[in-house]
Amino acid sequence: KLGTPSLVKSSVVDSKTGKSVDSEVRTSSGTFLAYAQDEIVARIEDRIAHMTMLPLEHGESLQILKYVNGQEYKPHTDYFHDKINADPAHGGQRIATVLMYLSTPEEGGETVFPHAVGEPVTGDEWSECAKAGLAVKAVKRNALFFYGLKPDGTGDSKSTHGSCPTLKGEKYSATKWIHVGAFHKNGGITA
Ligand code: PD2
Ligand code: ZN
Repeated sequence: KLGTPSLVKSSVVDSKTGKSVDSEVRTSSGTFLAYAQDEIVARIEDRIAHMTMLPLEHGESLQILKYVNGQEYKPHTDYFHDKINADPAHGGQRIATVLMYLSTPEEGGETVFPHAVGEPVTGDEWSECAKAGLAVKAVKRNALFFYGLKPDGTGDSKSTHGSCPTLKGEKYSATKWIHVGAFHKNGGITA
């Protein structure tokens, strides 16, 4: 409800310029909330910091995403491939991601990790896209936490992940991208 009035077509970070650009890679709509926008958001942000053991101020503000009618986010990494966004003045690289599912789509919408180590999921209950690797179903009230960097601070390509097309129903999710250092201090950007 907080995100719906300001949803706009999602963008991605251009790896050459570091700027936000429109892309076929990401067809969802989304919006950033403000930090601690209300008491519930503040409590969620606090719980994320406790659960991940990563400081509150290392997180970007929460991003609300909506996927319908086959919309998806093709496999990507959450860590940056450009120098501008990985700037230490804005917290450096993204170290980890917490993804919260706010609704349960009827079909599709899984989060898939095509390069992760382990057996791909199988069976009729998964969409074709999810069968490309390890996958997690979008189920309201569940959350997913994963690291994008290796312990030496370099990007872990095995963290590559995507949102499979939402084939039936609506998927709403909330993303908390977390950086190595303080993000919103030092004039951190929020979009
Ligand atoms: O909404 C998702 O499932 C999803 C999948 C992959 C979100 C993100 N990435 C993201 O916000 O980075
Ligand atoms: Zn992602």
